[in-house]
Amino acid sequence: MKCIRCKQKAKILLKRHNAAFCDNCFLYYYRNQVSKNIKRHRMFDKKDRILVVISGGKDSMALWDVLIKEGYDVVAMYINLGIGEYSNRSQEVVEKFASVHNLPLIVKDIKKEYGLDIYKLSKTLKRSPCSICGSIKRYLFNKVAYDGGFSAVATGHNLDDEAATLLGNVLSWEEGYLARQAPVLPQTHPKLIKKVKPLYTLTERENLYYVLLNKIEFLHEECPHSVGARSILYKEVLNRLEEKSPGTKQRFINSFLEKGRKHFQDVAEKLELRECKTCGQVTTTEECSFCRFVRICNQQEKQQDV
Ligand code: Q46
Ligand code: ZN
Repeated sequence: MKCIRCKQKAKILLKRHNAAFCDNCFLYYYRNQVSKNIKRHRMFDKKDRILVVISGGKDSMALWDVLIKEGYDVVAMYINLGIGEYSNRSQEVVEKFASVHNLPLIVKDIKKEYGLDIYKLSKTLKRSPCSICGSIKRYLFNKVAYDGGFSAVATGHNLDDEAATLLGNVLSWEEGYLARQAPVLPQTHPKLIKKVKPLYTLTERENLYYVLLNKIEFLHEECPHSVGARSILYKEVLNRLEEKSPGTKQRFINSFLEKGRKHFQDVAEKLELRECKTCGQVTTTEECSFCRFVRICNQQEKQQDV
């Protein structure tokens, strides 16, 4: 198997592109994909300040590294979500990378800073830890970006994530989510910062190969709450399809973006946005869920003190 670019011995085969690369040419391909995605969807340019959300996993670590190497002005943000040892270990990985490479990093700790506890909230509100966690993360991504004057928030969502999310949303025709599934969510309110996914055409395997080639440390374990998640089942199903018919995931995403998504736009436009009475961030209700969570945790704390 020969590299399609330099004809040296290839190290990785990408069936969906009908291409094989040696290590150097793979890195060229990878960086080229990222920079094409950023330009094609006008995600940001070299004048913008970007907030990159880092979990410590391979995808976000790859994103952080590649954006720096491509010369973008990035600041990383890590959120400690209080998920036991998993959170502590991931924070260590992220802090080490920032300190070794002398990179700016914002660390938010939801327990220390806001008194939030996703387990208590999950019990009180009878919602899964993931749904609480997801609301908290979305809120902080936007708030930190808005307060810090950033132009965009970048996340490490990859092709496998995007295809699995799309499959889940299509299976139950989640119109609102379908309207918002895109590599770029533009600014629809002065206080809502643009969200971008520069790795949406790259697979988990390619991100893993990128971090291994660059000797980037990352947290190998997944969040304990991802075990048994439906998204993992969707990924398995899509992997089987991809095995039989390479390119399925990419076609699924691309054809949705080209032909499907536009049919859901009126759902997105119908959402009435307002500002939270407590914090002023954008929400669809009187008070945003983050402020409600803080209130609930503070009340529980006070009751325990009495
Ligand atoms: S939502 Fe759920 Fe993730 Fe939060 S609790 Fe873990 S698995 S980290 S992407
Ligand atoms: Zn609020």
